[in-house]
Amino acid sequence: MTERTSSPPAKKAAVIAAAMVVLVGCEGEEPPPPASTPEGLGEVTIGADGVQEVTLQTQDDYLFTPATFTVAPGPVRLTLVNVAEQMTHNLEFTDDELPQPVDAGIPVLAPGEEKTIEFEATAPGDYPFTCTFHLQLGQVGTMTVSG
Ligand SMILES: [Cu+2]
Repeated sequence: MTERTSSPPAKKAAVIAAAMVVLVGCEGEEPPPPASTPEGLGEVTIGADGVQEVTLQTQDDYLFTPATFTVAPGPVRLTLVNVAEQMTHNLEFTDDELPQPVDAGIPVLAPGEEKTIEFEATAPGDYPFTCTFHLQLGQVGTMTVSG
């Protein structure tokens, strides 16, 4: 009694061909780095609910980007994005210099965080704001409400 094992015919060619499907041509698929600069900084747009919106940025320095912007009288939705890797910032309106009180602020914004506040600004004029952590280093800005 003789046993014999024989290999089945190799199907290597097909296997290799399948493994060699090459994935190319996928352009623009690199995700942006986290906390990248938002689009349209300082540009005032109108949200779906009719509220005007604006985005500012802070980073590893003592600046608001941009430091000034202008809105129409009415409700404002302000977003601050902190793209810094190291620095914590905040945004507080300078109470005693405002045409009217603003009942909103961002007390703390850690690196990589963003926060949005909403408030009403109907009185025309300049509304100074600061990062209270870096006020001595000149981190100030101004929101203007047009007349
Ligand atoms: Cu700051």
